[in-house]
Amino acid sequence: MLEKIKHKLSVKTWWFLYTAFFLMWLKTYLVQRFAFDLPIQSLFQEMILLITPIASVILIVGFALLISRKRKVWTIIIFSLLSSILLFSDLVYYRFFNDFITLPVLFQTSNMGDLQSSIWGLIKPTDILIFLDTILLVFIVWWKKVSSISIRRSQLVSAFAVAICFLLVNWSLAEMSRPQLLARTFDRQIVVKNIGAYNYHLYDLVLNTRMTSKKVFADNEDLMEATKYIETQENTNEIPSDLYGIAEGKNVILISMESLQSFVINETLYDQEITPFLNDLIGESYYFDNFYHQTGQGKTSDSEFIVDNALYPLPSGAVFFTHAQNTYYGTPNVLKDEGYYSAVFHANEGAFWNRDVMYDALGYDFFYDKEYYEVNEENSVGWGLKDEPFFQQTLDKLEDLPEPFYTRLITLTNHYPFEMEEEDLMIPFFDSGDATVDQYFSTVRYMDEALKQFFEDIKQTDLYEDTIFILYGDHYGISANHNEAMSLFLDKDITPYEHVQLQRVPLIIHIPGMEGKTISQIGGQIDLRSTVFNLLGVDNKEALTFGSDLFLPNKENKMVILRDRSFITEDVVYTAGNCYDRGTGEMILSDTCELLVEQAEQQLDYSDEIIYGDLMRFIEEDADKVEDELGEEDAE
Ligand code: GP9
Ligand code: MN
Repeated sequence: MLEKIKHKLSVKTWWFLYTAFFLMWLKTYLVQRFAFDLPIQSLFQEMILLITPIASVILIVGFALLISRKRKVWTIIIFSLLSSILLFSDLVYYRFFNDFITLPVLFQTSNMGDLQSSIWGLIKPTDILIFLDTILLVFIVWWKKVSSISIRRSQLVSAFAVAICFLLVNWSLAEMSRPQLLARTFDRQIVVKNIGAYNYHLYDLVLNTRMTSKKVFADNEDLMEATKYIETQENTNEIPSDLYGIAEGKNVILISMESLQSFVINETLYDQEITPFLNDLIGESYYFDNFYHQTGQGKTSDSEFIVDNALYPLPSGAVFFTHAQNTYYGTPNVLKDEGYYSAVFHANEGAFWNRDVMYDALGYDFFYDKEYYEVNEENSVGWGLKDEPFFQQTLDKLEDLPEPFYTRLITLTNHYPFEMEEEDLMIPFFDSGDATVDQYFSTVRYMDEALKQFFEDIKQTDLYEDTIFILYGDHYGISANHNEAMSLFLDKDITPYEHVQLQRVPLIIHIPGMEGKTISQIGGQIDLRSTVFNLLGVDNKEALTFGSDLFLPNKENKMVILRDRSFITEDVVYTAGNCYDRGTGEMILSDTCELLVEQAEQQLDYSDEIIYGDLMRFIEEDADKVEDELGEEDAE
């Protein structure tokens, strides 16, 4: 097709167009490859990065030709300048935040404040090279006396078709490299690495337009409707449990245990306990053995969202990414009024899962990300800093925090693909032949040991007695793709019913000085917020939340709803259109579940609407209005 275009255009014109295309492509590739610090790990990724700018540059040149009638040459030059400005801005922002700019952040001036003050320190003299293509094009126009371009519509259409082909190729390669890349959006660096900077901005624009339109049509009435629905739900008018206020004024340490599922608790592999420390800790804690994760595509970030907001994550995408600009009454925000300081500790990139932005929205005072840890080759494995040094380094920081504090420590070593170094191996690999399952037990065993160390160390400090510890599994570690190996380990078939049961994750609430017990009633991550508030004796009536205190007896209609729309009640398990007896796992008549299915869907839909419509912003507006009215009355 390009041949055809080439043929029918004058030599000077096509030479100019090809040069413009080539220079813009080269500039973009070089900036993406060498100016940013994108983690390129293979030849395949090198190749993807090489082709990412092709489609967008054809589109940029094509668009310049399309919109301009007489001054096509200069429009192309202006577009090349604009693309340089975009790359340059991305680069400056990246050097400061180690992240890529998003549309909402662009308008969030508070985020830019720090950047403005240090902007000159972020610019390097070599950055001028980003503008070299524009300078060269101006020179070519002058030298070759290129004055006009005449191009037919059909030729432009052909060029756009070529661009779309490249876009599709790029997209398929990106999907091969990172399945569900755009659906899940876990890390903007990974998105840029796979689709390029320009496409990333386009994608960000589409994502935000979609979200904004949903938000625009929401109003106060939606808030009232959601409030009314929540009032009919189980977590209102609760009588406080015996433990209400038992931990008043105490520090809270939540430990998010990466990929930990309940099936390893109190279980052995080759006669060795897989989680010896947790098994002991359970003996002196409240342990919930029918507690489910409720995460979706946002994995760890979804679990954080649920725990801090008592709302469900979204059916697709990570809410940490898609709705970080919403108004939230996150736990840290609520506890601030009670004099709490809040922080998250996690030795990964701050921008991963958009945490750097979302934690602000949730009201965290500080995020100790990778930058605050000493991470080197010796103390890292797989995804980064090993859990043992992570806990050691975190404890030093915890000791310096203002008290009382509300904190979350996020572990990392037990992350897929469960890599482990020989020296840390404390339990042999399983031998199913499925590497994921076989290695899982060894990283779980390592995490267990790291937790043991942490508890031993913190007991040596003054913090221990003044703190409650809440340990929970963030989501499954072994997906349904490994059912065969799992059925070997568990010695039973993994039916859809068993699959739901495998979504149980451990929840251990350790309150120093209290004996604890095992509680077997059903619960989910969405119940954690009410549970924490009740332990601390804090009431929060403002926010729209779901879930109920796990220390209270469940109401009869209690349901634990998973994000894939499966649910669990005390009597039944419902998944993939089928209803099962919870006790026996036998399939039963779907009539039994029919009404419940509707109820579960309704609850998820209300939660989604709260997020899509950003409904809690209206609570704020209402409160402001009341305050204004009171102010006016006072003035009178
Ligand atoms: C990344 C870590 C793991 O920072 O939390 O994320 P995951 O892939 O489990 O969601
Ligand atoms: Mn995780």
